[in-house]
Amino acid sequence: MLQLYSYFRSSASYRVRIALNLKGLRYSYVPVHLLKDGGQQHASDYQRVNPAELVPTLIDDGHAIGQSLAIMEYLDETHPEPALLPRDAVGRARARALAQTIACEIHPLNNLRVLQYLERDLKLDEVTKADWYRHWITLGFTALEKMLIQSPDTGTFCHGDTPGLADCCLIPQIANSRRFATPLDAFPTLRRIESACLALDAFAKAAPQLQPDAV
Ligand SMILES: N[C@@H](CCC(=O)N[C@@H](CS)C(=O)NCC(=O)O)C(=O)O
Repeated sequence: MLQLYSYFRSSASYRVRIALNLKGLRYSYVPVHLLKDGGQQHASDYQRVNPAELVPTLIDDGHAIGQSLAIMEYLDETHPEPALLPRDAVGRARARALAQTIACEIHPLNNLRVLQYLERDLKLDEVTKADWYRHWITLGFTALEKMLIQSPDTGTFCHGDTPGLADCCLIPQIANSRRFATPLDAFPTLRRIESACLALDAFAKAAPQLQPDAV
């Protein structure tokens, strides 16, 4: 059976949980607590699984795959139905661009180790750190809202009327933004797509608070 190394609050893990659910794939959940014991992602056992010391990692047939976007594309190749990416090349490029606007332009700037560096090394206080967090989300979401609203390819979901790769990235990022009380009034399209996604079991069941390691 597939194994997923995950942390309930990790938005990159949340993306993969949604993708697995959309495809109806069963998996066993291996918790990696990012704060306990100095961060279990840094333990030598886990470093052997994922040298980047990040979650998620998917194990399939003894192969360890890191990076949530790579994992989701791997799942799409190995279990093509239902597809996470559109059939046409232009559509695939658009879906990847939307997903990467979140996964490459927002998320890395707000990752735990970045926040820890801001706090521990640069001595930023909580308020300034939260400002940093909201700043990068707002900038990224502003771009994303425009990309979505300007395109006739936006449907019920980020691309058309079936959920896909970009939606798998969007919902966890919105969840993070809500945790840090980021104002979302300026992003009606993102909020509309969020409602459509959360009405689906695949998204609802992947929520952080429903995971076995949720505290
Ligand atoms: N680009 C990676 C990002 C993975 C990542 O940053 N994971 C976070 C949790 S969302 C993590 O493990 N952070 C641990 C740390 O910062 O020490 C992916 O998409 O999988």
